[in-house]
Amino acid sequence: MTAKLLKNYIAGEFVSGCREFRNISPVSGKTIGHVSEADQQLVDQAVSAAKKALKGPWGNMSVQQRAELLYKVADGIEARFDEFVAAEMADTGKSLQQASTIDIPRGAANFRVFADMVKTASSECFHTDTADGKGALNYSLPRPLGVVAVIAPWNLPLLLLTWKLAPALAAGNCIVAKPSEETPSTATLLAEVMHDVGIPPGVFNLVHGYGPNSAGEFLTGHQQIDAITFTGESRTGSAIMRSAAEHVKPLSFELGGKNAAIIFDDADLDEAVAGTARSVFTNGGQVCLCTERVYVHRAIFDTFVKRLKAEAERLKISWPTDPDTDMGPLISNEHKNKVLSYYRLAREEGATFVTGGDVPRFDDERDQGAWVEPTIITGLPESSRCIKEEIFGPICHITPFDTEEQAISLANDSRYGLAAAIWTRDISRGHRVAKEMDAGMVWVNTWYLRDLRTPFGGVKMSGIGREGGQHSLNFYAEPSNICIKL
Ligand code: NAD
Ligand code: 6OD
Repeated sequence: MTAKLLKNYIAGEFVSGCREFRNISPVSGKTIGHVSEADQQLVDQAVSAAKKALKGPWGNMSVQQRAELLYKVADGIEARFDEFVAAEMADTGKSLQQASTIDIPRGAANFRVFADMVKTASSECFHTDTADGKGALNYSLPRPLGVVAVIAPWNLPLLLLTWKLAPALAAGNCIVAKPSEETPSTATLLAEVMHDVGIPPGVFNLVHGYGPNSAGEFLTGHQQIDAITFTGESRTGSAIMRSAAEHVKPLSFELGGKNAAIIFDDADLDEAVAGTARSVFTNGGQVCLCTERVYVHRAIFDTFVKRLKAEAERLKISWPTDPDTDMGPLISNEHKNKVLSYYRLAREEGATFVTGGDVPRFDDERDQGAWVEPTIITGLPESSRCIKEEIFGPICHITPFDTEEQAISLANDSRYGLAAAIWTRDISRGHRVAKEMDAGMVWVNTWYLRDLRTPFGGVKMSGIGREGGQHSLNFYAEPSNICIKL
């Protein structure tokens, strides 16, 4: 079977770039396809196409017309739902269950939500007193930023790409997007959908490639782009900030996390254990919101650890296509080696392995893939690198605490501040502790419960700005104030 070559999409056409790179299955380490990498020249063409579309068809459309096209994109994703699910599973190794209930449905939902929002968006209006008594009317007019560079990661490829594309397009911008080199497939399918539903040429452009000295850097350092929206590692965020500095571009950054969960002794233990297991092991721990640090009240510490261990050992680690699979492989063998290096470090530092710590054995092609065991550790000092650094794998460390103040202080002792989870039956305590969390998002008695209108983002090294609902639209459209003397 000849694997398909995934191409770049520029000015409404699928085009080849300078060279090809391999798309590798994390399940087996085998090559499943090839991807055409965009060089500087193709990135230039993509940016020019976007600039042109901005002045032409997209800029001239009414909000209503743009929204109608975005609904069609959502319909188009759903019409090819199974293809999207299969492509996302093949690139990432994530389970059928997750791809079909989270990633792909959200890919479509993102377009609907922002199409709805932009149609009903209002703007500020002030009546201003003047010396002559006649007054003036001030109103703000949202204007698109222009050409937005969208750089997406590999962990929720379609979900996170469309989470940026949908509001950016709804607000009237044109796009050059670069998906992760690990996950080129659903972005390419999305380009086909955009093409088929009649998004005008140049409005959405897709370039494939890596970050440094490749399509990513060519794009973020491009003089002609007007803004950058990026989701990925904090370190990459710093590099992008440097390349954007020369031309002073607006930046929206969703970065890494080292998220804490606090389990109080009055928590509903069934819910807290199940919720924490979900927050540690979903997508193999490769969700920026995943919990890697768990703080448990000493009175229930032993029971909680025992029960979380049972949850971890109950997970079915198997083929992504098996409907009963809970966890597939990690994204790549490179990432597996990184995660295993933390398992090793934990061992060297004297951690107790409650469960896991190794790679599963299958005696088939999966032994060449990126599989690791769900892992729970205890006993490390809070200064350990395993507790300080984002691992981005199916692992958590559990530490006991004695008082509410101590739990808050431990949870906040991080360079990151993306999300936190609090488990307690005392709702006053829930409010009180949530308010103290140095995190952009706090869940009480749940985890990753989403309302797409709410602010999403992190503090400290976890990001700059907020996405979600009006917050996204505020980034992608800057208001001009118009003052009319009456
Ligand atoms: P990454 O930073 O390695 O890569 C993300 C994207 O940036 C990729 O498309 C990559 O090619 C590109 N890139 C890399 N270097 C670049 C450069 N110098 N210039 C321009 N582009 C460059 O991240 P990843 O490994 O794909 O994703 C995992 C990370 O993303 C984790 O740290 C995770 O916490 C974070 N993440 C954060 C959120 C959030 O909402 N806060 C969501 C998902 C993932
Ligand atoms: O659900 C979302 O909207 C979102 N931005 C999730 C991010 C997950 C990080 O990996």
